[in-house]
Amino acid sequence: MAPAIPSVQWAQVSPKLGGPVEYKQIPVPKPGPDEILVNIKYSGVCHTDLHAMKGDWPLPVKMPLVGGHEGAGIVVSRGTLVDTVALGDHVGVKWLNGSCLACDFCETGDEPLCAKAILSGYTVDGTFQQYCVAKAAHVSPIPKNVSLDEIAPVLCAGITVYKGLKESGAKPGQVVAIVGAAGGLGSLAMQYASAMGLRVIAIDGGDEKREWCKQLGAEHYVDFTASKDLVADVKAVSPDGLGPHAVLLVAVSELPFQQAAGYVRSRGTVVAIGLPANAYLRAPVFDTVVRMISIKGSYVGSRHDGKEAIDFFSRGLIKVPIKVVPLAELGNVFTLMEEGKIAGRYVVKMPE
Ligand code: 8ID
Ligand code: ZN
Ligand code: ZN
Repeated sequence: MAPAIPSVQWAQVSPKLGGPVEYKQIPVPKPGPDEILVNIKYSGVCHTDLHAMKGDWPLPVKMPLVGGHEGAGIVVSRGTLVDTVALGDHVGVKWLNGSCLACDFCETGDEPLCAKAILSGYTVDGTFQQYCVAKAAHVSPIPKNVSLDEIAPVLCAGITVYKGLKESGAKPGQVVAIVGAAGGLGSLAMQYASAMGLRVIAIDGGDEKREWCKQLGAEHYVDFTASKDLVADVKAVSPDGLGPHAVLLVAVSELPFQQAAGYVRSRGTVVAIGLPANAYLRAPVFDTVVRMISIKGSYVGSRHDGKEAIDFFSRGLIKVPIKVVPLAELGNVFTLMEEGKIAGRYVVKMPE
């Protein structure tokens, strides 16, 4: 028999913009007709959760807020209209909690662009709680042989970088520079890139992160804290000196967004993914034109991208060590993240 669903649960709540988060008991929410209730076991901690708590972006955020959008867990109840997900199924709750399913974007597999999208841990409560509500149509199925702690970071970071690599148009054998490579998204990006047959130049700061990037498959590492001419240094390590075919920007500072057009190869593509507050992209018009550079944004992924990204993981192609801590310690993770001290991803474990 399925365990009874309690009426209260442990959660991390941001009471107001700016934080800090409070670890406390709150009521267990009830799913609507097209929703399910997921007993979250693990949730990854994305830098987006920190942006949400701080109110960094020009997009209103719910307060008080239960953040989190890399939630892996088990379905424990479902609304009257739900027949695509069964009790006991393992599912992932992602940033895109729901969308209208009827607009042009939803119809064409671009549901993150839906004007009616609702966002886990941002416009609706997310996965830093033991029981989370999600739209049944949008949760990602997780095969039962996949461990719920290791898959958690794939649910945002993995899907997002996998989508970004596809958007870059880079082909097997070509070179991609990953900027912010040692972070949560960057670490997964190095692994997805390798699995997709791409060669990786990692860009991040410090020797600890150098080691980390080398272990995760980077052929070259450029230390932005030590480089005197980043553009020249990145070109110098690209195989023929002409620069990487694609650049994935997953850093959380503005400067790299203003440097990338300088070292991307002619005909290459710069993909902006990181979302530093109040930042602008910059590129000289002349070079962009005569070197035929493409500059584009990439935002999470569709349900289908999610399935593909999880499939790469289930086949054993993606191995990024995670650091697991109890949900109660989320505040410490945010502090380390703010200080840029995290290599890879922290995952919070829900209390039993
Ligand atoms: O759909 C999307 N576009 C999407 C999805 C998920 C996350 C966007 N994001 C955004 C987050 O909101 C955040 O702004 O991607 C960004 C990266 O998230 P993350 O990977 O979770 O952050 P992190 O783990 O803190 O890693 C950031 C890394 O950037 C490095 C840091 O050292 C760190 O390793 N970095 C910085 I800050 N400045 C750098 C620089 N100038 C840099 N690396 C290279 N050059
Ligand atoms: Zn995220
Ligand atoms: Zn829609």
